[in-house]
Amino acid sequence: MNYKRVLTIQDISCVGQCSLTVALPIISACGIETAVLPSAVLSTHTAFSGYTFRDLTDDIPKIAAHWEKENIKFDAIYTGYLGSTRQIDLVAYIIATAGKEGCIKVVDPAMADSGKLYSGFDLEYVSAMRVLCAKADYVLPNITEACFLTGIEYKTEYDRDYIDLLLGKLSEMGCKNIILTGVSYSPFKTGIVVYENSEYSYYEHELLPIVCHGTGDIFASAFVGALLRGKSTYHAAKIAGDFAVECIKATADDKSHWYGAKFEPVLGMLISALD
Ligand code: PXL
Repeated sequence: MNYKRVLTIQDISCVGQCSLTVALPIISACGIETAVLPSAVLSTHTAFSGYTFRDLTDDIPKIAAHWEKENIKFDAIYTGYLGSTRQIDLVAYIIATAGKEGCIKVVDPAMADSGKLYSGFDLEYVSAMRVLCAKADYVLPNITEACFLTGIEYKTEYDRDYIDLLLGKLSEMGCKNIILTGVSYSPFKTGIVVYENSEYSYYEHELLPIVCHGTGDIFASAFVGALLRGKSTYHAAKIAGDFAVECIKATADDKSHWYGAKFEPVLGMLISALD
């Protein structure tokens, strides 16, 4: 029976609706068994002040050794927010060894947004992430992350030439298929660039007037789920983009929910889109 199993490696932010607390329910709702490797445990994500942070880097070699002994392998490995620069090498080892034949490797270099690195990350982390991205089948940066990875200046106003420059540089660095999120060419619209086998396509959708934390994780998780359900790269990006928009709409009128998007009421729509 072709029952797929994904491993996702990212942090547990106990409160905040991001990373594992988003990936686990969303990928499971897509009908895919979801195994987790927590990279760190935080009391909340880093947009709250005063969060606690326990780095789990030292646990990773022991967990990987146990899986190797038990011959536990995965159909796909999807990485997000990682706990330390040193951890990136260990994650690269897992990517290289824990996949079944044909394992799909997805790296979301979740480290920056709106022109800035998330609290706790530095340029050494960015360099290590650059190496990890080159080992993936799919990378899912937003424009800020693409700029940090390539060293190209971050811009909020740009045209197709700028996006082509980012895609070209990411490809030169060894990135294979690139899903670039938050690409806006016209007012009130944004979208997703899918750069697959050096072919450019673009899915445009509504730009909502609010910014929601964690929507990158929602998008990436739905993308991985849809891809594993056999959708093409473009179709998976479209399903994930539409889902993220609906999650933001479900959250827009609740200011107290600034820290994340309410994805739970929209899971049914995601499940229907996969049929
Ligand atoms: O959603 C990305 C993310 C994941 N994990 C942690 C974060 C963030 C974004 O701020 O702080 C801990």
